[in-house]
Amino acid sequence: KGDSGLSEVNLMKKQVSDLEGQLRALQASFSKYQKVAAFPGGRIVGNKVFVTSGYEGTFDDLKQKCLQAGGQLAAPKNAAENTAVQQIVVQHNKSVFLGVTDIQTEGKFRYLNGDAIVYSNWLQGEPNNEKGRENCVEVYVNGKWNDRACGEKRLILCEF
Ligand code: 293
Ligand code: CA
Repeated sequence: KGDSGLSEVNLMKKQVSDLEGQLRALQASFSKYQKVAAFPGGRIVGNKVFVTSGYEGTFDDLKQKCLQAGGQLAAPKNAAENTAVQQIVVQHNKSVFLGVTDIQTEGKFRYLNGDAIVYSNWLQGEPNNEKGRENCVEVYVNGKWNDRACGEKRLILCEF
């Protein structure tokens, strides 16, 4: 071990700085492909991308199709994400089903992983479980949520 050439410390400094450059390039590339994935009509909020294919189906249909694509049904967790979902509903003039249900326990809405919801935007008077049959959640063009029968057909909206 001598001090010929780069010292071990200086070698590591160069390796770190090379990695920083590679990370910056990867971040730029990732950001570009997020935009590609969201075009046309998708929405990017932070690290989340909301995308619809235009398909309409029941909750089970939509859930399966999002999972098949490597995503999951959209589940907005704050007002900014809900606004992004609303914009897509407005664009298509069709309500979407969220990845939120009270199938497990009536009146207790959960994400598909079983966690209790941390955000909601219920229309006044909802959820009302009309006729005792409403365990899924749709989003109206005004961005408000309504519980609705899971067998109804709605626009697909996945998040990635
Ligand atoms: C009832 C009363 C309506 C309401 C509707 C929805 C159905 O018919 O005002 O819009 O239920 O909650 O999901
Ligand atoms: Ca309802």
